Amino acid sequence: KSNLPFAKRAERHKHPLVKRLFSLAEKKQSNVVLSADLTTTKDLLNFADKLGPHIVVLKTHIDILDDFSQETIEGLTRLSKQHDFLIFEDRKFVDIGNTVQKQYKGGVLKIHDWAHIVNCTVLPGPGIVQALEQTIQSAGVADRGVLILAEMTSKGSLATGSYTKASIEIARQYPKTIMGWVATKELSQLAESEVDEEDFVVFTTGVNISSKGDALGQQYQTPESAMAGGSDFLIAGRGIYAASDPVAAVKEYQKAGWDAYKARVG
Ligand code: UP6
Repeated sequence: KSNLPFAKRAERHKHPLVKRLFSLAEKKQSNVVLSADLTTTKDLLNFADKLGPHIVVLKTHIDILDDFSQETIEGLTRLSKQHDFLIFEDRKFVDIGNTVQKQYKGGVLKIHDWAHIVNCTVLPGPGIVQALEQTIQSAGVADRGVLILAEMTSKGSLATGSYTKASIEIARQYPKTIMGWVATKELSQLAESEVDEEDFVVFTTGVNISSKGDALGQQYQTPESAMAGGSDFLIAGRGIYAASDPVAAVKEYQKAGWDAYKARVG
């Protein structure tokens, strides 16, 4: 896990989007990613507007919206600029490269157009990252990046062991595109690195202050345990948007995450 302050990591990093992410975190004093799993454009944009000042990234599942339209994307893009947060479409791509390129760039959703960050699994092998990298490079937009889904928080997850290790190894093959991974903890140590300096960002889902899990196998940890395990950014959904006072809740997650970050970097 990195004990360097985000500002230092921003300075040293070669990936333009990672630089921006670290700088944003430092500026907003937040390492909270809101998992905005709302199902109408109105709710999604309302939460993005109210909670936007306290988060660094807004994570979407754009395919769960009942009323997806161009307005959804225009609204998200406007709020991302207004409140200065990045957009992460939690698409979890998992297919052959040729298909994934079409899913990323085209279709109704045109994810590459508006999402700064997307994620993928390495179940299909390294070709999936190669495909996403090709799409990003040929579009010539600098602020795009990919996270590898290296672990999952659901009970009985098979994203463990050699799958997780391969995630780290594949991440290292694509430093221009891969920002880091989604995992419950820091994982760099799982595989030997050939470079002296690397700095992959760890995003952690399944963060909740008041619950241990749900009825469908979700398993939570607290902001403190995630940060102690080497996480950099905390992804929280229902813990924030389903709270009786979501603004108070996001501030609580922001403080818990930032205090734990401060304690780590000293
Ligand atoms: N997510 C997980 N676990 C994973 C990967 N992704 O929970 O291993 C995603 C879910 C959801 C969010 O798809 O969008 O993170 C968690 O939401 P919650 O905080 O409301 O449980």
